[in-house]
Amino acid sequence: MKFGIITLFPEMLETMKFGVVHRAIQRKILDIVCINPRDYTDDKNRTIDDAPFGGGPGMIMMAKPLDSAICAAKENLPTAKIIYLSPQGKKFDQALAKKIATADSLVMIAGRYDGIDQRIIDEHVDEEWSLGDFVISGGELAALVMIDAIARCIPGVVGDAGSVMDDSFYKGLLKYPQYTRPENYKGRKVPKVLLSGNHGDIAKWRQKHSLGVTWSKRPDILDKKMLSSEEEIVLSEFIKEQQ
Ligand code: 9WO
Repeated sequence: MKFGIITLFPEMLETMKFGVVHRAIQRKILDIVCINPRDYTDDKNRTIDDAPFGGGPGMIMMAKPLDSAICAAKENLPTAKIIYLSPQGKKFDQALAKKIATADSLVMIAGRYDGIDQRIIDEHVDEEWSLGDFVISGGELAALVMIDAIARCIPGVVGDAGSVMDDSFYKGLLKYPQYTRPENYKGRKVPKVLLSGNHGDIAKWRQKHSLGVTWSKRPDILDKKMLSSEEEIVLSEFIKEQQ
């Protein structure tokens, strides 16, 4: 999958050169290309922002350099959807990451200052995406987070396929508690079943605690999710054990 990122700070995307994402880039499963609107200015100061019409504080990214940068990205990635990253967008989540991971390319616009000229949104943007209800200084950090989450959903990016399937949210539930050595840490013992070697019992324990943790920490997730009758039984067992 190819990502085109429209950004005034392409160096910020260099931080993708770690871990599984870096390996995926080296193995050519993934490619991240930055397009800098500053390279599409034609005045000697290379101006990319201007004051808002109507007055008020702040500066707005001008239409012309952004338009040229987006057109250049579209020429390279003709089938890509164009996404603007902003707090006004649709909430990004695991389901959206999984869906978009099947695309062959995606263009993300990382805005700066107090935003971009509305006509760029009207002309080019297919969707607006948000990480949540907060403001950050620009879209780059949001792009990094989303690229990482999307990349992990592409087959071959995460080494062990089982480790993606077992991720938090793979089945729409939170992760069960995990333990490693030692078996006893400051008097806190690893649950016996995990040391039993009985894979059926271990799978059942993990399922029960996935459901249980989700029930106690994020009941909103369960409200929206249909549970199978088996999951209902396992969860009611967990709840009974809590009392
Ligand atoms: C600034 C601002 C100040 C007061 C009230 C609302 C405000 N919104 C913004 C704003 O959107 N500034 C932007 C900075 C312009 C475009 C890029 N910026 C941005 C993207 N900030 N936060 C994001 C973002 C992106 C995705 N998910 C969460 C936040």
